[in-house]
Amino acid sequence: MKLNSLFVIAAGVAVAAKANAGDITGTVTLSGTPPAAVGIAPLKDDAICGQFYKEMPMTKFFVVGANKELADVIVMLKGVPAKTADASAAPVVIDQKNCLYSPQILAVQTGQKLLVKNSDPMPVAMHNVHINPMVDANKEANAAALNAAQMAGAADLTYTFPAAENFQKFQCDVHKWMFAWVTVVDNPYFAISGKDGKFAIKNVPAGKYKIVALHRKAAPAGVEKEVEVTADGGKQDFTLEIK
Ligand SMILES: [Cu+2]
Repeated sequence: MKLNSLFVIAAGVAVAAKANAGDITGTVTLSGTPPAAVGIAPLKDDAICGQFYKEMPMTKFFVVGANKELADVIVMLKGVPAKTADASAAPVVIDQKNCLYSPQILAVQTGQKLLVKNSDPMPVAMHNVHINPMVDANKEANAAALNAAQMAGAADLTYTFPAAENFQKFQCDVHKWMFAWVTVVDNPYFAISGKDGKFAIKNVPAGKYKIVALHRKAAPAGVEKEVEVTADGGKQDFTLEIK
């Protein structure tokens, strides 16, 4: 009987929480003409990794749609209480595939696991994941794996970061063209825009917030706006300018 009443109370709390929270949605577009993508010649020319590519692999600094929708923009709330991810939170995954990182732009919550996989077969054999935390706490938390070789078929590497920082560089010391950038957010309210430029920050408690859009090239310092969230959610679009 006791369990039953607890269940009823818990269900009631869940409903109440839902009624006072909503999703923040929006679209990010780019204003201006981005520089053309550049061929990654060292990858194409590499005796082993080059075999993955019939055509020249290109940089993906600006992933822009037909109507200037901009992908890879990290949108996050600012000034909200810091919150570390629960231990049970699903990990963020970055793969090493065809001698490139996929994806190349990621965001992870403080305390959330980031798994690095190596999907490349023999004879690529080895990647060497070299991370570059800019914050001491993030360096110390990953001291054993700042620079970690990962053979084909090896277990995933696991990282967690206790402190917020933007665009930490991941690189491979075997393949000099391999880079990814990891942004650590100290709250759960963030998302990354897709190829359609759209993002959705889920289940934000009702209220007024500062919201920031970051793009590694178009807005590395972030563009800040305000958004109001009600039970129906909130909406905020961004236009990032190339200067
Ligand atoms: Cu590599």
